[in-house]
Amino acid sequence: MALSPEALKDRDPSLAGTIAQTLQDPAADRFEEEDAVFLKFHGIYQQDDRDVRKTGKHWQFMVRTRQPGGIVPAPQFLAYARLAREYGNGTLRVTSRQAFQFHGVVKSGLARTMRGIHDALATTLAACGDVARNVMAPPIPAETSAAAEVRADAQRLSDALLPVTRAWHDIWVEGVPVKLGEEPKADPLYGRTYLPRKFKTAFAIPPLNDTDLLTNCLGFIAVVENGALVGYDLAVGGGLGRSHGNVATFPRLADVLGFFEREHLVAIGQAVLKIHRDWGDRTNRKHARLKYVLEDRGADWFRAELERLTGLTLQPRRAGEFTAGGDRFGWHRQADGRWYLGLHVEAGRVRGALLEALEQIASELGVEVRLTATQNVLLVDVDEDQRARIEAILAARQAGRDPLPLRRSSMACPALPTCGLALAESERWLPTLLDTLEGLLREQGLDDDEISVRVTGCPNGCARPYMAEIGFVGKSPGRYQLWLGGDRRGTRLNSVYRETIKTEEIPDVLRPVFARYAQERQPGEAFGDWTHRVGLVQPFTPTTPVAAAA
Ligand code: SRM
Ligand code: SF4
Repeated sequence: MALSPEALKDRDPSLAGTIAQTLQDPAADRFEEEDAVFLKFHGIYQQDDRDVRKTGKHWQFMVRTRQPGGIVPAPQFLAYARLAREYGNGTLRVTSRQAFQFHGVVKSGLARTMRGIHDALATTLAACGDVARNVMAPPIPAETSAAAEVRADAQRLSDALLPVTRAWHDIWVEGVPVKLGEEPKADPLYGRTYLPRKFKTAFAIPPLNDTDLLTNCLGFIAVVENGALVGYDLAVGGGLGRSHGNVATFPRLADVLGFFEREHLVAIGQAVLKIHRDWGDRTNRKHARLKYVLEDRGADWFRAELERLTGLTLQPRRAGEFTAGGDRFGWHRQADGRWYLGLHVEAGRVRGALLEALEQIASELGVEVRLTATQNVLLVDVDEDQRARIEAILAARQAGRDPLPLRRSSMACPALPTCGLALAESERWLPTLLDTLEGLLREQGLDDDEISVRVTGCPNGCARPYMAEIGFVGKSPGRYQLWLGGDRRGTRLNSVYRETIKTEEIPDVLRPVFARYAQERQPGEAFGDWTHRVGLVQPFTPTTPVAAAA
């Protein structure tokens, strides 16, 4: 029997396992189960194509990059596009955490994909695993210099939270097994057994919550005064993952604990990570996220522990409120006079005409790509005289068209056929679902309504369905749990409206809801806000058992 992740980390804190040896074995099309655990820390998931399971397991790999703040310089984008074609399934998947994923890489192409990512000056180290994941930050080139400072802070913190193991470099760049004698026995920050579970970090600049900050373990809400970034309000203990039928697991929004000055960013970030490291539940991976430390011990305990570890005192909250979330589409002028363009990407899947157009734009004009937390892309720092060329390139390929409001604020996780945990379709079902919902909204004259719709193939919550105004959470093929009532500011969890709904029942269930909304809504009232005002759903709290809410 394979060892538990805790035992494996303890046995081999280098995280190397026998990956290098298996890599050199041309007869092996996959890695042993234990190495598959270590591979996650290298940003790699061992998967099999679930569409063809009847004919056996066809092993393939998902590779996830680390892109703090979603920044992808043009040469890096071009390298990724080439790698996706040569070794992957020809697509690049923008993730809900501003990173890229390659899907469908087979073992013989894995080393070359990884080497290519390294040569593009990027890494996949700690993109997955029980460590601090990709650090999110607002991708929009905003009106003040504070936005650039926040992005620089995100990069600085991301570097400070990286594990130091040489295994990634030795295996994927040098192509050698780890020199065990030289490897430290324990990571200076993480210790020997890393974290009990994944750890997620985001930054946001109010009033825009474009990173869904409160769903993160660690959040930094920028405090900008007179155009200058002075510090952050600290948010801790957000997280969404849950399991069907297990009321001890639930989505939870972060607690905002108070303000600290910018110079203490790394000390605070590392201290929060250490609290997770030392107090997270290592006996039960379903209870191991930082959110349960907050839930079980409370925000006051957490604040005291943080202040003890850092010697700092958190001050009263200073950040402004969040009043909006999501992305901006189309052309917008930057503070420096240049432009950025927001492009919708359906379910984050960059492929075909859009991939080709972005490649041409990156190679001809050197324009930087930014990934958003809602699976879209921005082209930033565009000069006035480049705009027409970009429009021509997109038009020639019929790519980058602005879709209807409902479509552009939708999200879906990959689910089938790649995700081993999927219970139902998600990304592949999204277009059909949106057609249905658009039809229902049209019946009520609500075509122009921007209602956020998010779908996942299981309750883990990868496309953050529990924050959506309408969330579908997969239960089994063709059956979903229906959640209603999130807001567009990312400050309210939604609640279960139907415990199970078959796809063909959606019109009958949602038609009367949309009809009521069309009749009863107040001017400018968003769908999610309306569901709460009229009592269609009750507020979700972490202690409300999900099953009882339906
Ligand atoms: Fe996720 C596991 C995809 C964001 C909660 N997630 C997985 C795996 C790796 C399945 C697995 O463990 O075998 C999925 C790979 C599918 C595939 O084929 O690509 C997967 N998660 C994704 C992505 C690609 C979804 C997307 O639509 O973009 C996102 C990658 C982000 C990144 O770049 O790092 C992704 N996952 C999220 C989010 C949203 C977020 O972080 O903002 C969540 C909910 C927030 C949270 O963490 O609480 C999320 N993923 C999970 C969980 C449940 C964790 C929990 O606490 O219970 C799992 C399962 C697990 O860890 O055991 C999971
Ligand atoms: Fe897979 Fe579930 Fe995450 Fe979707 S939500 S990618 S089905 S783990």
